[in-house]
Amino acid sequence: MDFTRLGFVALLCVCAHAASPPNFLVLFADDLGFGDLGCYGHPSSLSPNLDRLAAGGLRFTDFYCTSPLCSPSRASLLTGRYQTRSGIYPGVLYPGSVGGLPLNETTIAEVLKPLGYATAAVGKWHLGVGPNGTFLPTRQGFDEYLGIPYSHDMGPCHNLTCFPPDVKCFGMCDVGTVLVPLMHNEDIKEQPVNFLDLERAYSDFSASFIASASKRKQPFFLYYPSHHTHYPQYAGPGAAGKTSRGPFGDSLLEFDNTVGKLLATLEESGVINNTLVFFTADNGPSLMRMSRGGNAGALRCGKGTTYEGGMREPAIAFWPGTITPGVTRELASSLDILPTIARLAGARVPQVALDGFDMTEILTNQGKSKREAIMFYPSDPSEQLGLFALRLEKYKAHFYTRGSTHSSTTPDKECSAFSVLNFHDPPLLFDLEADPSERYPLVPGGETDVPALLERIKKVKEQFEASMSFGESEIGKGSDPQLEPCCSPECSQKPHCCQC
Ligand code: CSN
Ligand code: MG
Repeated sequence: MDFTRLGFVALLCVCAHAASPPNFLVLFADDLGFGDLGCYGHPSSLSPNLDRLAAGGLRFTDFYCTSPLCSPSRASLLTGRYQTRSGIYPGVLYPGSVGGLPLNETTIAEVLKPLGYATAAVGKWHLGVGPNGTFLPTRQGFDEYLGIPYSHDMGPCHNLTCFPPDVKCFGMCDVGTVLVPLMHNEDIKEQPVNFLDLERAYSDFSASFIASASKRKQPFFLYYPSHHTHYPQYAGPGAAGKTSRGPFGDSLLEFDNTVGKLLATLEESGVINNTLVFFTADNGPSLMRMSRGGNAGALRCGKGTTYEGGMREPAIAFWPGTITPGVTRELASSLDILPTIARLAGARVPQVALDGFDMTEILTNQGKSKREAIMFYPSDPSEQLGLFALRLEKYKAHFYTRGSTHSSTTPDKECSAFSVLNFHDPPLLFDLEADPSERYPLVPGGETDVPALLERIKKVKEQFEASMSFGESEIGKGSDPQLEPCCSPECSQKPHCCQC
């Protein structure tokens, strides 16, 4: 037991948060790359509120999600455990998926509920719907939910893209699936959802959740996984056509406007100094969408790959008076959010194999990370192949590489779907500090003692893999069109009569 740390936290609780436990606002963007925000160097993005969070908070340079795809990455964020344990693999969940995040997994919301927190989720859930809403947020510790429970391209395209106004449809999306629903708790509120008004609905709902919990003096946890900036990008009147970056820029600006509105609500509600705001994104940019996709900045490839562009993400922690503004180069992961929130709230962590580390020291003290490694699983993890890559300190070893459709159309052939599974023995090694773009593999005989490094990496990999037990695949349970959310209970000719 480390009594110095305990003492520190006790002090923190007394001084910084007075009597009330802190609130948590977790903002999660979709398919947003390392290079997409103004504060991460994008020249034409407009993200003034996220930039304000970065200027007044702690900006991470080496923060990772756990999967180059959406559902698995979300499972890890909410449980502090790799998707391989919870079974959210391979790929992603679909509207009619039979499975979902198992109910015996403990989410951040369930960690906080016993302490009396008000909890809400707003936006893209993507951890399952299931028979009779078995896997919706309301079954996973959230008091309230407003949102689309999966990706908004998982529906026929005709109702999706409304900007510019003369373009009714962009791309194909999923013809043959039900129209995209907007759910409130476990009920369908609208089908199809109105994308032009969606962000307003989300930000109003979120602001009123924050304001009313604060008024009751009840601590709260708001999880805001936005549909922005996933394809096909949309934006309502507050952002459409307002950036020079086109539909992606407008989508990002619309999300950023909500960030601004929520910060203002925290201020007006008098809780801004007692709230940790944490922002990050689920996976790298969908480069296949070309100028409508995101941007990984200096990093290689994007969504669907285990190169840096697929899994290193922007991340910002903001908490005026508690977090000193700055930049941290410490290693951290979306897995670390649950243990950190639990620690700050004084909650019990779930008594299961957790993969996250408490980041409190990094946040409040600009201290060292407890994490020495980042594990990279592909979009379809298997026990047979195991990790595709492992980062130890500043070094990354690739055991397997493979391109992805999601990263096709880039000039770098390694990113594209034509680049099939490639086994590297010895592993492909990069120094991510000297070479963040993973261009120049380290070779024996240079400054780095390659054999000794590979030996260390091998040990960390073996130890990790020995501790990993794969849960039954939830996505492998398949899907059933009858399970797709439908607003009309009598509808037997799905998807056509699911419109209300
Ligand atoms: S994701 O994007 O949900 O953000 O990962 O919208 O991998 O087949 C990924 N996929 C639809 C998607 C399909 C998505 C896939
Ligand atoms: Mg995504």
